[in-house]
This record gives sequence, structure tokens and C-alpha cells, in this order.
Amino acid sequence: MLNTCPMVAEHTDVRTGLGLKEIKRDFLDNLFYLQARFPEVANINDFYQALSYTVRDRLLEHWVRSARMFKNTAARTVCYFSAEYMLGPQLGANLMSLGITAQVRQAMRELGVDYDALLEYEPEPGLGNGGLGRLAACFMDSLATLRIPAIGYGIRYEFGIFRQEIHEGWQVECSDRWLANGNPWEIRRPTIIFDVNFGGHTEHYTDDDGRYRVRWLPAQQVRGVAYDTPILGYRVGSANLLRLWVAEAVESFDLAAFNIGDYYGAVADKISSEVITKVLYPNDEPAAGKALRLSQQYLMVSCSLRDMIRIHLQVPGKTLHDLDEKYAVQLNDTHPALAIPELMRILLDDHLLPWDDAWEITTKMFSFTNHTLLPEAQELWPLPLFRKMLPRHAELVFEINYRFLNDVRLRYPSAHDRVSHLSLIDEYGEKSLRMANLACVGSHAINGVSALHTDLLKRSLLHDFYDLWPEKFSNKTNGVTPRRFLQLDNPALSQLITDNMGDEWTRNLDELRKLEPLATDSAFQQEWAAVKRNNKARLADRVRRDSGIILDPDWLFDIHVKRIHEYKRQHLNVLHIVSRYLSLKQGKVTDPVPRVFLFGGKAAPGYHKAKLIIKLINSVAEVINRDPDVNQYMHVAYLPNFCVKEAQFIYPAADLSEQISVAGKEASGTGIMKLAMNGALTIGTRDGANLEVRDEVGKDNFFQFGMDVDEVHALLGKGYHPRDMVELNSALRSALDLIANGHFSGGNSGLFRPLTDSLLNHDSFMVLADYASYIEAQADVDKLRRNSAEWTRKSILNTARTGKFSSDRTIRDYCQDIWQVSPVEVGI
Ligand code: 26W
Repeated sequence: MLNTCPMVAEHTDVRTGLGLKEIKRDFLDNLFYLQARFPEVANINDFYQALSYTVRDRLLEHWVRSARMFKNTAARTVCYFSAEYMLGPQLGANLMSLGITAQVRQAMRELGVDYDALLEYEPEPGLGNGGLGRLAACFMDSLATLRIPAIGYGIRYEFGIFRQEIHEGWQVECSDRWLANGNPWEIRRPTIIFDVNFGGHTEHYTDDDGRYRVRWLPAQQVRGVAYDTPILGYRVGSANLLRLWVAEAVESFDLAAFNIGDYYGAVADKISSEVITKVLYPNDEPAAGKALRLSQQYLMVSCSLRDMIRIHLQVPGKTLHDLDEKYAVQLNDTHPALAIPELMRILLDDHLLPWDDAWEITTKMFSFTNHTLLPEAQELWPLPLFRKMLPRHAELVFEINYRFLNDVRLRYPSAHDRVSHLSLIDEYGEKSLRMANLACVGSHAINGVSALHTDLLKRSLLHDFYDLWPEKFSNKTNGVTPRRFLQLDNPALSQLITDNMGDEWTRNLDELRKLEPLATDSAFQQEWAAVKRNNKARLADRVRRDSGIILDPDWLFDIHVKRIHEYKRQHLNVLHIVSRYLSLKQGKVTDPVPRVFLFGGKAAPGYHKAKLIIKLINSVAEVINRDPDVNQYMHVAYLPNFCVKEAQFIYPAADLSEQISVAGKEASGTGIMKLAMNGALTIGTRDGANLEVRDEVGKDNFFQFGMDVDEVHALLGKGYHPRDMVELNSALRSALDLIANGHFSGGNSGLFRPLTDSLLNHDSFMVLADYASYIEAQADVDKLRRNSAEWTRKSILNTARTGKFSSDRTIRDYCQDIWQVSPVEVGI
């Protein structure tokens, strides 16, 4: 079955057989030899570790063979630089990609081990905040499945995104001890290490050969150590690598200090080094601008670039001059943009390349993706901090800027404002380094993540760069992996699809179009609706277990899950719920459509308004769920700790997907794609990828509402007075008043006043302006819901027409337009 290498052959069928017998033997061997346990006394962690190592061996089988093939063929390789990877639980996904889920389920059953309990027990590597981090994980899955040689570089935070608990309706952040019992999916690489400099100063001198040289004399050195996680492609027998860096002390124990009784001094270096990769910054929009964040970013890019150069120069005949032929490096937003001056430093100072050669290699190798237009998310590093921590990079950035602005002035004589807009340095107030500008200048390609977003980048945030280099810009609409977000999270629906049209769709999602003829087939509709109802019942069981709230799976499940942010307008959803509650209380609704409103999502710990929105949702839920006048028709619940594992129970159970951001703010959105793939209908604005989902599924199968970007700008332009909206709409007024006067906060009218006041006085995200249109669209939802055959037909069409939103399509676009890389056959 496997390749001819005798060494491989002789251990394969013995060591990593995929049969039931081999899996059972290896599981028991690992329980015995790794966990030193026998079944009678083993606990769930022992069983989980034993099974994970059993599966890991079979992964490594593919990974080792791929690594050898990529090395021997010196294959052009994509390097994805991301500060975040939201991988999700690994066990189920790896079994599916190996195609041995059934065998393992059987093996566990025969050994009396509860496989589903192991899946539930598995800690999730939450090394990301939200969209950007999950996209990186979907991309790694698609790169491996498309057999594109790739390395994902990032940071192995000891503590990932906080675990969210809800206490009395408030978010409480708990540290994410995902490594408490070790991580069986990673391999520590004690010999793949790089010492990274921080602080200090530079010395410029002429060396003995009369060459101009610069040396950096750092104040502190930290050691970056690699941790490798194999990323297996789906049923292709090849695997890529995720290499995450950890900061450790160069010298973890100072004996001299210890001997003079300075015990803290003895470990000071250890502590100050390890803190660098201790924790993920939990903000997913506002840039923190903290020194620790800068050191995280620098450690990641410095270790990654030097590791790439080490791998490249291992191949005889290869030099730094063909580094950009070997590698295509994608910068996942500005967080890794320091890679640009770092590569220049390495090529100039360590390898003495002339500036122009170094710059050509750099710009040819890097490409940059922007994921947000929000001003507060744009990374600006105060120059004093930047110069103090990275003195050599500050010099290089100035030189890059000097040369760049010279070109700009040649191109636009006397266009001073344009020069100051394009400059890497923000001269206003405290001088700071514009990381987005650096990323644009140092990259040969720049892209947004949806058609609208890329268009807005060209019209606003990066307008001057678009005017200067239109050829650099392209759009790459996001995608999601159908392996995790259809096959793994919705096996019943996957089976129904395969039973009716074969499984080619698992390799090419556009095949789902073949479902269309079945959309009007009543027998198929019934099966489809039954699968959806079972998924809702499964989620209802989970909600009852976690929060005791009883949900009826026959009700419409209205799902709003994503990070909590005012631009995503969870509070607009609450205004609909309160209006619905009021009209029920006032008996205005005849034969209401029973609905469950489910929310999920974390708020950045310092984002108080977002945390108040979480409290509001829970307070409204409290009142509604216990009110007999309305709780026969509506229920509200907040699902704690929204993460990839929870999402896999939520997406398959959705009837309605809430994508209600104000037009122009959501760069793309990827939740909308996962929900539509699982048969949910979307109620959404003309923002981000919503437009492309609407165009694919058909506008009749999409509940569109609200202003588009131009209408938003027009209203802002002519002056937006939110109170005018309240004057015009009594239902809106009553809903706002009810919230403001403490109806949902036990009479404490002050609690939500900050929210209602900011809506009435500023409403920067146009909640009140889009309210009426939203309510109308929600009424259309109710109307359609009363016709279950019609609803199911549209649900089937949504799944059938979401092929475009596979991350395989997105990665093919990047390979073709930006990376110019092609698949390498490794063979099963
Ligand atoms: C510096 C703090 C910080 C951290 C993360 C600023 C910005 C970010 C990310 C760019 C925020 C993010 O996750 N953006 C989301 O990226 C997704 C993937 O492209 C898009 O689908 C979402 O629309 C976008 O909000």
C-alpha cells in the first residue's frame, strides 16, 4: 500500500496498520507503555492520551513521507505567518482524514471505552480569537488536502483564548490551561532553536575587508524553541507542518545568583523569557500596542525566517538569492509584518547582501492579507517603544521609508499629503510605525477577504497604495473547510448527501449543486428536516446539560454566534427580541412562530460595552424564559465559551443565521459560510461576504435587510441623528425604553443606560437606522417558517450552493494569483 522504501515498508503494516486489530493493540500498548496504566485503573485522560498517540503515529507515517518528498524535490513551499491558529479539537478530524473513524469507534466499543466521552474530554488548542485565527486553521487543512507543500508558522501560547463562564449574566474570564495534561498532537524540537535579540543598541563599523557593517548588541536574548504539529490532508496521504514557537531562557538557571542566595535572580531570566509566549492577547480588534505583544511578534518572525533559511540552505546549490523562488510567505494581517525588516536585517547584516538584492528578495517573497477596516484594529507601534526593543529594525524601517518616499515624490511631485499618508511613519502626535503601510510596501501582493472588503480597501484604508500599485491588489474571498464544518460536525447530513449523490462532494464541494433537483422532492425534504431536527435535539441536550434551559427542537433555532462587538450588532438582535416580547405581551401577535434565540461569543476582557451586551442578553433571557405569557413562544439562551468545539454542535442545529453587521464593517465573516453549508437560512446585511453568499444561494433564499455601504455613508454624510429613528418608530421607542427603565434588570434602570444612551446619542453602528428594515425581514422569516416544505427547499438550496465557500477554492485562488505554487504528489 505504501511507498517502496524498505525502512518505511517494514514498519508500516506492523506499526501503523489501520485495521481494527492493529488499532486495538497499539491503543493497549500506548496505555501500557506511555501511560503506564492497565484498563481497570486507567482514567479518561489515560484513554485519551493512549488513543491520541495511536492516531498520531498514523499521522506521522504520512508526515514523514511528505517531508522527505518535499525535501527531495526542493518543492516551492507556502509559509503562512499567523499570530493565531484556531485549530479546534484534533482527534475526530484526524480520524476522519485518515478514514479510520469507524475502526476506532469499533475498537473503543470492544475495549469498553466511551469514544464520545474522549471527544468531549479533548482540550481545544484555542490559539486564536476568532475569524482570523480560524481562517488560518481552515487554510492549513486545505493546503494539506490540496497537496500544496506548506508550513504554518506561529506561536504556541501556553494559555490560549480564555475560557468564558457566565456568572449572574456576566462574562467571567478563566485561564485556558489547555496544556495541563500535555498535548499528544505536538512534538517538541529541542534542536530546532534560535536565539532572538531584544533591546540594546547597534554599532556601525567598517570590517577588515572595508565593508560597511552593522552589529546589534542586544540587552536580552531569548531562545525560540519549535513545537511541531502534523496537519494531515483529507484522504490524500500527505501532511504539512504547523511549527509554533515557544520562548525559553537561553540560560534557564543562573547558578552564580543561586549560590549567593539570590533565588529569584537565579530564575529571573527564565521567567522574563517564558512570559513572552505565555498567553494570547484576547483582543480581536482593538490593537493593544503592548511591548509583550511586540516581542511575541518579533520572536515568531525571527525564528520562522531563520528556520526557513536553514531548511533552504540544506539543499546543495541553493543560495539566498533564490529564497523567494523557494518560499511564498503570506502575512496573516499586520501581526507578522515585522518579518519584512527582519528578513532585511538577516540578508544585510548576517549575509552581507547588497540592499537592492535583499529588498528584491523580500518584496518578491512576501504577500499581505488585510482582515479589518476598523481604525482601532490598525497596528501602530510607538517609535520610542519600537526603537527601544528593536533598535536595528528601527534603522531599517527608516531606510525603507526613506527610499520608498523618494520613489513616491518622483511619482507624485509636490503631493505632500499623499506622501504623509503613504509614509511608514505616522508623524501626528507621538510618532508611530504604521504596520499596514510597512506590509504594503514590503509585499508584492495585497488582498482583502471578500469582494466588498477588497473594494473598500481600495476606496479607503489603502486608497493611496492602490493608486500607487493597483497591480498588487486582488480579492481572495474567504472560505471554510467542509471537512470540519460539514463532514465532521454534521455526519448525518453528510451521509444523507452521499446516499443521494455519492461522495465526490467531499473532494469538490461544487458537486453539492447536484442536490438542487432534490430540493423539491418531498421525501428528501423530510429526511433533510429530520436530520436538522436531530441536530437541534442534540444541541438542546447540550444546552440543558450546561445551563438547565429546556429548548424545544421543533421551534425555529435563531443563531447569533461570533465575537461580541458593537459593529456585529448583537444589540440589534436584542431589540428585535424585546419588540417581539412586547408584541406578545400586548397580544398583538396571532399564532406566533415559536423561536429559540441562541447567542454565543466572547468579549475582549477590556471591552466593557461588549460585556454589557452579554449581560443584557442574559438579563432579557432571564425575564422572557420565566414569563408564562411569552415563554410558550420564545426562549433566549447564551451558550457559554463559544469555541470551535461548541461551534461544531451549534452550526448543524441552526435554522436561521444572524449576519447583521453594519454595512462596511465585517471584512468577510466565515460563520455565515459554515451555517449556510449546514442548511441555515441567513438574515443579513449587504456587508462582507454576505453579498457573495446571497448571490450564490439566490436572493430568494436569503433574508436581506438594511442599508448598503453607500447608504450608510450617505446617512453619515448628511448627519445621522439616531433619536430621529425613535421618533419615527414607536415599537423601537418602547423596546429601548423597556431596556433603559430597568425592566430586564430588576428595576435597576442605570445598568443598561450606557448602552441605550450611546444608541440614542451616537449609534456609530447604525443600529436604530436599520431597526425597521430588520424587523420587516424577521417578519418575512416568520412568514416563510409557517411553510415548512418551502423552508426546507430553501435550506437544501443553501447547502447546495455554498461550494464556492470551501477554503479549497480560496487556497486555489491564492496558489494561482499570489503564490504560484503547485501540488506535490506524495501518494497514499
Ligand atoms: C491587534 C489586535 C487585533 C487582533 C485580531 C486586530 C485585528 C485582529 C483580526 C484581524 C480580527 C479578525 O479576526 N478579523 C476577522 O477576520 C476574518 C477572517 O478574514 C473575517 O472573516 C472577519 O470579517 C474579520 O472580522
